[in-house]
Amino acid sequence: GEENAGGNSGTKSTKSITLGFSQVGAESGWRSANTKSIQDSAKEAGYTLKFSDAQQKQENQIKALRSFIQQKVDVISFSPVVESGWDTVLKEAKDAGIPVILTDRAVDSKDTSLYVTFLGSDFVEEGRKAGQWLTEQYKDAAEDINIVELQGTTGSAPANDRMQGFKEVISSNPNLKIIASQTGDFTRAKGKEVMQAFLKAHKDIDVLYAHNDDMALGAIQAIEAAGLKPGEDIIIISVDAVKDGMQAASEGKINFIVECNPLLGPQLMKVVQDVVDGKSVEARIVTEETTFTSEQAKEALPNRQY
Ligand code: GYE
Repeated sequence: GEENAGGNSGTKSTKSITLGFSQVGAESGWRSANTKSIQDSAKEAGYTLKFSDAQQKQENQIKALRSFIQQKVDVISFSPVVESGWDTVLKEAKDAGIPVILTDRAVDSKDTSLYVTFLGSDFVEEGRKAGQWLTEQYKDAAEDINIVELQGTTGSAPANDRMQGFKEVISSNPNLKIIASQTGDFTRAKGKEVMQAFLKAHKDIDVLYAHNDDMALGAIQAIEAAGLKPGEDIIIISVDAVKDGMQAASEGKINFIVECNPLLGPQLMKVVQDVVDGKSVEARIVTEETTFTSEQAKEALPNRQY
C-alpha cells in the first residue's frame, strides 16, 4: 500500500489499503452479484482492489494468489473454487506476512492458521433447509419419490455441503430416493444438458434438487422442451434466490428456493480494515439467510436487489 499524502497533522496517518481478490469466475447470477458487491464496496472503502477472475480453474487462482504475494498486497482474499489443494500457496502467503481472508467458499486445510477467517454461508444448513421442505411435502407419501440432483462444481464447498445437508435430512424418509446425481458446474448451459440426459434415462422423475438457481433455470428449459410442466410434473428446489430464480419461483416453476446471500462486500471490507488495524476477528463469520416458497417469492420479487 501507499501512504496517503496530505493527512492533517495530529490525526493518525491513514494508509491506503491494497486488496488482492481472486474470484471463482462468472458462472452464475449469484457470482455476478457477488463480484459487483465486492467491487462496489472496495471502491466505497477507498481500497485499491486487484481483482482476478479464475474462470472456475484452481490453477488460475493459485497463479493469481502468487501474483498478489509478489506485488506485496496488504491483504489477500479469495473464494476458493474447490476445497482441497491450497496448503502450499497459503503457506507462501503466510511466510510473506500477508493475511488471507476466505470468502464464500471454504478450504479443507487442517492448518487453520493459514487464513484469518472465513466469511460466508453455511452450505450444509442450506442443504438441510432444502431437505426439510421436501420431507414435509412428502411426509404422507406411500410410494417412492424419485429425486434427481444437479450438483455444483465438483469438489467445491457448496456442492459438497449442499449434498450432505440434503441427504442427512431426507434419509429420515426411506421413500425419498436420489436416483441420479451429476454435476452441472453451477451453469445454466450444463444444467440444461444434464437435465436432458436425466429425462432420457429416467421416465419417472418426481423431484429436481439443483444446487443453484442457474442450473434449475437451465433444467426448466429441458423439462419444458420435453413437454412437461416444471413445478407441477417435476417439483423443483434450488439454492441462491437470485432475481431470475425468484421470477421462476413466482411463476410456480420453482417450488422452493433456499437463499444464499452474495452481498458479502461490505462485511469483507470491514474485516479487511480490522485485519490491517491489527484487531482480532472472529474465525468464522456466517451470513444470515432465509427461504422462499412460490408465494413468498412473488411477494419478495419487487424488492430483490440481485
Ligand atoms: O450458490 C452458485 C455459485 O459459492 C455460494 O457458487 C456460491 C455458489 C452459488 O456459482 O450459484
